[in-house]
Amino acid sequence: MRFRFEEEQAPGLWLTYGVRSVLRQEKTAYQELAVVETETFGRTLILDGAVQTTERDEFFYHEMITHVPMFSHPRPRRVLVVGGGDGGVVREVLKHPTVERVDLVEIDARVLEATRELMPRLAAALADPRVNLVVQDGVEFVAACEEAYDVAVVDSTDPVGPAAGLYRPEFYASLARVLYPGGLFTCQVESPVFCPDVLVRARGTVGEYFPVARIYWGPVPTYPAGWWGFVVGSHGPDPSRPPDGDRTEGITTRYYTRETHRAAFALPRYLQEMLARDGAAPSGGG
Ligand code: AG3
Repeated sequence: MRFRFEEEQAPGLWLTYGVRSVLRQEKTAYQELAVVETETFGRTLILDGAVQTTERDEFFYHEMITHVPMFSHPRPRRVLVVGGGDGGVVREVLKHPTVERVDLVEIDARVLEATRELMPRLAAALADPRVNLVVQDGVEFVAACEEAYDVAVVDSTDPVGPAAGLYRPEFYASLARVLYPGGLFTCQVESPVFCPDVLVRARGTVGEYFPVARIYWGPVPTYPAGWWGFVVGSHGPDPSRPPDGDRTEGITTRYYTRETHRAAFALPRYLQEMLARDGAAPSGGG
């Protein structure tokens, strides 16, 4: 017998996974959580029916959402991660030798527990002594935060359900406030194929609070259309400029290179046109 899980990636379009076993399925206080063993992508974390991360392809997403802002900052020491309870972003952040402290703010303690238990290779980084775990709504945490950070990575679910507040202007405004001068933040902004409007809107809003707001992309095989958008806001550094070669030495990655960093900012014509129509953000371009 073979079992299947399907995600409706866009209205009327499903991606179906062969499933060997269901390791966990529960309703948490915030969402429906499942961890399943898939035939093709290994263990897979699913929240409210949307695949969040799989053992096999997690590195595409975690490396691109993390290393673009981390390498754009000259010396990232203090880092904030909002969401990301599976630990993938924290693992990438800790590869940077300058990092002294990472605050990870996850709304749902059950995500931390499930990945610690069932996807331990991903969650291992959360046990590092430089990591401070906070179980709280990221919106509340950032609004009340009196700390400051060099880099913030918002690794959330899609802009519905518990993550909706992480896409509102007030949240970007508080993020801009908690970053040091010269600080940067990134956030996932969905599929440039199925919802380019999310990405265009995010670039516009981020541009209201940061002098530099840019869109970039990376492939993520298990996300809708296999191709994903990110927005980066910067108080100074140009996020599209890859680091010097000596910065990347000794940092082991599987997708990220100086070339994939540069290429991620090359946008297709239809996106350039949509962004231009939306009105040039202060940074212009994409
Ligand atoms: N956060 C972004 C998941 C978006 C997936 N969307 C979807 N499958 N429709 C991932 C968290 C990984 N740390």
